[in-house]
Amino acid sequence: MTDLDSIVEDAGAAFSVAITPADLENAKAQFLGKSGRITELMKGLAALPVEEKKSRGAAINQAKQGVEAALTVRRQALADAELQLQLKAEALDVSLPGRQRPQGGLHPVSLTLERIEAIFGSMGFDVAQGPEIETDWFNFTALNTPEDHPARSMHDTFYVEGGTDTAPNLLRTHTSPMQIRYAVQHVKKHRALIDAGGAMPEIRVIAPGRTYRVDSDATHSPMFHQCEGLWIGENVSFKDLKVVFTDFCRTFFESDDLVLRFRPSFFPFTEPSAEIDIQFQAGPPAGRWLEVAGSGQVHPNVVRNMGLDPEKYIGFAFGMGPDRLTMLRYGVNDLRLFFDGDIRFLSQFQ
Ligand code: 2NL
Repeated sequence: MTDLDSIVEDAGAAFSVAITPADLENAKAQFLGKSGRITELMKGLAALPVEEKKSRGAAINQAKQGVEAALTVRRQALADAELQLQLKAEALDVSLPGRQRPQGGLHPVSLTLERIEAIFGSMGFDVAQGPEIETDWFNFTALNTPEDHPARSMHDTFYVEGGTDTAPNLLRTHTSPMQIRYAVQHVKKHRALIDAGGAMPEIRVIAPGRTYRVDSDATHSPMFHQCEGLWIGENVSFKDLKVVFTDFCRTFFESDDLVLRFRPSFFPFTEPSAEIDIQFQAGPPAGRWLEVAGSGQVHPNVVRNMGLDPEKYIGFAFGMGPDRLTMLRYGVNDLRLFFDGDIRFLSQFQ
C-alpha cells in the first residue's frame, strides 16, 4: 500500500467516526486543511525535479479526490441521519383521535317544556310570554286571591324593593299572570267585536316558565317550573278539559294504558276545582295514582278581570309542574338533580 493509499484509507476511517458536522470538519482539516496531510505533500512537491513533480503531483491529486469523495459521502450520510431524526421528532400521528368538543344540549326540563308546547300546539294552543317580576295585581288580585291569603305573605312569596299598584315588585308564584296578560290583550284586540255581540275567537293558550316560592327541601326548589293552560269561549266545558288533558297525558307519556281521575279540590281562581291524577295500567309505576296537575272552571271574578262577561264567557284552566313531569318520565327521584348543574347527570338526556 502506498503512502497515498493509506492517507485515503485513514481519511475514510476518520470521516466514518465523525458523528456531527463539526467532527467531520475537524477530520477534514487533518487531511485537506492548511497543514493537513494532503496539503503538506503538495508543499513538498516544490522540492522535486520536474519529471517526478508531474507524476507525484498527479498521484497526490488523485488521493485528494479520493479524500474529497469520502468526505462528500460522509457529509451526505450525516445530513440524511439528521433529517431522519428531525422527521422522527416532528412526526404527526394522524390516526390519534382529535380533541373532543362535546356538543351541548337542552336541559331535561327544557325538553319537557318543548314537548308540552308541541303537544298543546297541535291542539291549537298559543304560547304566552311574560315577566318573572310581576305586580301584585297580575299575580294575586286578578286571580281572585283574597287580600289575607297566606300565599301573599312574606313567608311564601319573594318580594323585591319598591312596588306600587302598577310597579312590579314580586317574583311570580305561578305562570297564571302571563295568561291574564294574554287574555287582557286578546280581549282588547277584539273589543269592538265583543261589544257588537259578535263571536270572539276563543282564548286558547299555555304559559310555561320559571316560578318562585319560599320553599326549599328534597321535593321543593325556590325556583321551579310551571306550565298553565287556559281555554275560554262561549261554550267550553269540563268535558273539554277532560278530553284535552287526557289526550295530553297519553301523548306526553307515550301510553294509551293510562287513565285519569279528577278529584275535587280548591283554588281561589277556579270553581269548581279538581286535582288531576293519572294511573299507568302497565309498566313500573302501575296501579299507583300520581298527582300531575290542578285544574278547574275559571272563576267568574277572574273572567271579569280579563275584561269579559262571565255570564257569556266560560272556560277551564289547569296548572302542572314540568319538573315533576320530567321526574316521572325519566324516573328521576331527586328534584335537586335538575338544578345542581352536574354535567354527568345532564348529559344523559342528550
Ligand atoms: C297547581 C294548580 C292551577 C290554574 C292553575 C288558572 C289560571 C287562570 C285562571 C284560572 Cl288565568 N286558573 N290556573 C287553575 C287551577 C289550578 O294550578 O297545582 N299547579 C301545579
